[in-house]
Amino acid sequence: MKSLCLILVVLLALSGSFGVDRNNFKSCDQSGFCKRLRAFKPERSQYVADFSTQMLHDNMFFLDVNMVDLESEKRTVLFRYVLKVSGLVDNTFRVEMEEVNPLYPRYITLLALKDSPIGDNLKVISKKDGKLTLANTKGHRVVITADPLKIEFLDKNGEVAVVFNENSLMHVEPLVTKQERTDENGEIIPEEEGTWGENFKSHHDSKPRGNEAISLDIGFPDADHVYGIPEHTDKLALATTTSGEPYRLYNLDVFEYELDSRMAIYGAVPVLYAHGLKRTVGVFWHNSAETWVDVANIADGTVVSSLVNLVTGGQKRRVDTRFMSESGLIDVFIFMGDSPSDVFRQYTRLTGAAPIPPKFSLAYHQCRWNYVDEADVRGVDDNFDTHDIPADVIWLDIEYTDRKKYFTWDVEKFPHPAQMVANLTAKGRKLVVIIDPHIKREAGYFLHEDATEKGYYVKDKDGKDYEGWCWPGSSSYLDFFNPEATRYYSERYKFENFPGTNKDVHIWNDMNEPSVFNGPEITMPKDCRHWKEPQEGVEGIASYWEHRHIHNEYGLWNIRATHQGMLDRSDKKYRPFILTRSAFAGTQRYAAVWTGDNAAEWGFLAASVPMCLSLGIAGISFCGSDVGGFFKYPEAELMTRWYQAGAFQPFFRAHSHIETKRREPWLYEPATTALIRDANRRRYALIDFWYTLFYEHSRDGLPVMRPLFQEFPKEEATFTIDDQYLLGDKLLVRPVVTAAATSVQVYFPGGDTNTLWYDVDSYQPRVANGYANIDVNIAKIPVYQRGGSIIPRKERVRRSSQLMADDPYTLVVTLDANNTATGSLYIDDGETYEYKKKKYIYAKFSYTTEEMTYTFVNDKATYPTLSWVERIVIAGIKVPPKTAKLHQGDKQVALQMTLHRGNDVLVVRKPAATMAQPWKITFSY
Ligand code: NBV
Repeated sequence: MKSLCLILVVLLALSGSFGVDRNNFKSCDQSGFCKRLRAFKPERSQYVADFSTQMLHDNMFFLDVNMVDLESEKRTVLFRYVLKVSGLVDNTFRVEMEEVNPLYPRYITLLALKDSPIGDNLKVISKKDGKLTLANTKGHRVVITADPLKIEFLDKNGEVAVVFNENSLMHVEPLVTKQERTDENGEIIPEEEGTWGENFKSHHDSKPRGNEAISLDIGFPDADHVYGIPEHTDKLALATTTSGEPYRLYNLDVFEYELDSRMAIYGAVPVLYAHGLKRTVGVFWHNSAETWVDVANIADGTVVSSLVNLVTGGQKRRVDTRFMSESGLIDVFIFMGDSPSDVFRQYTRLTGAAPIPPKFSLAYHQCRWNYVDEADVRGVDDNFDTHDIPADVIWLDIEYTDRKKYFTWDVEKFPHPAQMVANLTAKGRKLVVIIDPHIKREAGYFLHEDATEKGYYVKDKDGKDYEGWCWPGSSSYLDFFNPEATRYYSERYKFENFPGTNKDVHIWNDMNEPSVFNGPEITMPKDCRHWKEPQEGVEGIASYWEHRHIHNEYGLWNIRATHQGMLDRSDKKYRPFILTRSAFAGTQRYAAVWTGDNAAEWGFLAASVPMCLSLGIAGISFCGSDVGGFFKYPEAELMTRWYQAGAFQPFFRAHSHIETKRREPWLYEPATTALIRDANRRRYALIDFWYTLFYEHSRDGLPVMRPLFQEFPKEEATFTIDDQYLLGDKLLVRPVVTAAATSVQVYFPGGDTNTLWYDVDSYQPRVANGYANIDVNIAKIPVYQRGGSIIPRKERVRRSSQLMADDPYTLVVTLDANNTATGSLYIDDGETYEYKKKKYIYAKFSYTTEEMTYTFVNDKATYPTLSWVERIVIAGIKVPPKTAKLHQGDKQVALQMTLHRGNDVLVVRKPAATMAQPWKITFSY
């Protein structure tokens, strides 16, 4: 019998009324702390610094801050806090504020940071007129004003770039015990409603610690726009929220999520950047609890709120923000930039970059809920070959399991999983299977029995195993905070524990917000309990974390355990690929992220670009959307455009809902199948370019898919463009995301430097001059290669990327105005960690009119690639050379060349240089 929920889902899907049921999710007013904090608008901040307590230790500066009663004559101290300012490397500061002797420790997010941040020298340089100034070694300053407390971060020119508490919205709700309080007449003061319990629909949150929320206003003078805080379906540049809902960060499974919304969905990454003509800065709000963020952009002209008070009067450019979290500490990293690339790097320096993914994962993935049995998988696999469409991965959704018991197979439908995998790997293909975090509560199911017996489940508010409802029916959830539970879970991925799997089977962790069908807002109750290291004498509420403290991080604990398991299963030999739906700061270290259950509508196709751009600048470069749309059925034109867009997004996977009509590429008219084939082949031709981009990301932490303002930070028109983007700094992509398009507006950036953009289909160069109208037919994907770049291509497209590993390269050189170009290439075995032992090639290409070179950046590293150069296409040649000669080792060979187009595209034919060694081609005129 199918679960009740599946029936509900199906009924809803069939009912035709598409769209989110907002009643299931809280508005700010329904979220106690958001309502409380938004109503808190003091005229003056109660927080006052006591400079007499100042202390500097290494690169950390400490100071007492008192919350005073402004009404009382003597300004009675109500609560005491310690403020800590740290100077960190790479133009970064950290500010923490904690109560002195709190009743219980507050949760500090444990997994977001990759390592402990590295300190940079900080010193006190002045203290006068109620202000204290700190400086780091790079010329940035922190100016602390004592009364009321204000913290300003000054750029190298001494101008305020970021300011805390200028609008008096700093607040830390003190932890108190529940006891009756009386007034001076002995009358009981009634507790504010909601302090010790809150209701939402039929759910009660017991709030055993009472109110513990925090708030801080953060202003960005001179900023034109702020960006970040994914995951939302809104634009890349964040909108003013003062007359509506704030942006919400709370990982939720939102059924049929809506577009253009600030509602929370699956991911929550609390990093925000501010950019303007003067500088780029950023803040990382290090907190995993439910968070709301208000934005007020002065330039919007609609800002009428306490968020921006008189202090900003007269400024034309400025964005004010305010972060509000239900619990945790005020703990903020400040990135002083000063360019977009600087702040993006400063963030990934803290939270990590994605490691080099296994190469296949950058190729095309074919998914559906569900490929129903082994014959179905075989058929899909074979059809890719029949129709000559490259594909690397087939995916299995929840129906492959024995009635939603993960790590098992439905033995009727999948009796020979190992053979099924072998059929795929014979063609260089892989399998990905889903493993959700809910565990079926069924007697006899080993996972449930072990977890129950050993106490590995998350507990409810009374300390019993928490039971929720999900795909398998009654379910419980592993508590990854318990190291034993994590170890146990990781071991489930061992090949012997998960028969039928091998190194070519990779993992999809879905529903890990976590999704709980009968929970408040379809997730776990906030008063559920997580494991905490036992400490002598510590009991009661201090002996566990509440789910409220860690909610946004739960999925990260889940994928981290999966990642460990996948490393261990092959003795750390092979790189795992994991796809996760829930995301938090740091997720990129373990998994790729997709944007969840979208729909086959043009709006969702368009939204895939800003959504992935926003995740990308928040560290999560490996992003994609369900190609074709998950709900509903894409007609041919939409499907074509989606493949064309997906082929140029980092994670490229088609997926569909179980109740929709099948839509594999060959099920459309042959003309559409041909267009899909063409899109996939374009992806495969660029597979080594993608791989190089991800290698470079692993080193420099910069987004793979970049907003235009990252590369053109002084060009104002780029600040709000989010329907086109750059891949690395070389390809400009403007997917067609509207129906019946015959032309699209493309913005060509770099006018001030005479940047050239070459159409990748025609090699026709275009001098950057802002917007241009570009004609598009159904086959056209507007993609442009930047003048001055060199891109490696593999043009003998085969069934899978693995089969192309040794294929030759075509190098496409597009010249800049000075007739030069550069590029790079990364090569390794594509699947192991041998690159850590210097078994890789990272090479640079350089072209001038005299010569073209291929040199190894790290000449101690090498890889015995069999690939060679088949062709070099040089576009934008003004004076063609008469001769070309290859030099490699002792070899010198004269090369053949032909001129094409209006004699400005030169093709050097078959240089046949091996890519395992450096080479040089010299030109004479
Ligand atoms: O496992 C089924 C689906 C999956 O196909 C989809 O990609 C996930 O986002 N899953 C959600 C469960 C529920 C879908 C309504």
